Amino acid sequence: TSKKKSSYEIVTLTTWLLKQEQRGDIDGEMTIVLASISTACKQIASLVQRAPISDLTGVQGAVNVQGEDQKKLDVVSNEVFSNCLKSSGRTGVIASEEEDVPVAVEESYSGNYIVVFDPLDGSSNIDAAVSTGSIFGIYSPNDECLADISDDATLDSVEQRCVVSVCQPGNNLLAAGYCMYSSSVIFVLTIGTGVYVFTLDPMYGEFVLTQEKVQIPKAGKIYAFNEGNYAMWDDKLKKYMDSLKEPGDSGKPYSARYIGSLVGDFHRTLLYGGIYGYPRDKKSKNGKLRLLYECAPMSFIVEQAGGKGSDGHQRILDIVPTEIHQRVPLFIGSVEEVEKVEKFLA
Ligand code: P6P
Repeated sequence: TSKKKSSYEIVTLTTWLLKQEQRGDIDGEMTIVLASISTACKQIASLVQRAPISDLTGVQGAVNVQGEDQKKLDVVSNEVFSNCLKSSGRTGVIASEEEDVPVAVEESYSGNYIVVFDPLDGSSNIDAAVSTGSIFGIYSPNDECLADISDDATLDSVEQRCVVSVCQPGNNLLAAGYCMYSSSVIFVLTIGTGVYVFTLDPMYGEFVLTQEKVQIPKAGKIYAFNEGNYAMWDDKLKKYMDSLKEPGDSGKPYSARYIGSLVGDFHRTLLYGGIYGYPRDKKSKNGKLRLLYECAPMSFIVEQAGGKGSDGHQRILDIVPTEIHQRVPLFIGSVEEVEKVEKFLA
């Protein structure tokens, strides 16, 4: 007798994770790490949406390792993310955009995944209630490189051990995702079997599956670059940017859309097609975005959706980080659009 499919079948993130565990696509420890990340995102969503009410807008009055003014919510979101990961008991090392160095987690007792994250990307948009997001990537512990380091217990060797275990190429990512805090709270996740989209139902505080196996359009006439930097770009890039403004055969030039929040610009690109770019320029030789917890996770997601993530010449996922907060130029989105800019930059 066939099981009657209920017409109102809701798949929550929790049940979806348990199904993937049952299928053997993730293990029980990863299931718990991802569940703890989704809990952190729900807490951050609530903080972001009530920021003006709870006096969480504005600056903290400190500067982070990037030399950027830390917003109050940057600090709070980092604490929320770190605490959720630590209390999961399944993370060995965590590396945050907001922390100078990676943190070895003592609380771990079963499983020691490595989690890299930007707890609140685009936080300069917070005070104007424009979309922001959290970005994360998960690696397995890099045992061979841990073995390379002598077993002396001095602090700097432990710290060095953490840095080496975290600095892995995006090709090693086991899972990556982001949570976008916008008109809806959207949790996007890949565990290497395609891209899945969940929408937070505020009625009962669960992420509900709303899109499966998302495929990014092969092309799209939307570009997201900060053209305020045009004068500092190299000539090849200027020629590319100028070419987007010619009507061409279709008679229509590209449209510019720039939110100033990677997660918002990326999510629109993933669903509508097009390209997001943060190139190098005369002022920032390696661009602005960080390889480990921004470019690599987003590139894993876009490739799982049939798109492309490049530094202008090579796959982002092939780049081996040499330090935690390393920056790289990023061109990410529809295959045809990324290949077009790569041709101009060749
Ligand atoms: P700019 C936010 O600070 C961020 O890291 C990304 O989210 C965003 O796309 C970019 O920087 C915006 O930078 O220089 O255009 O303001």
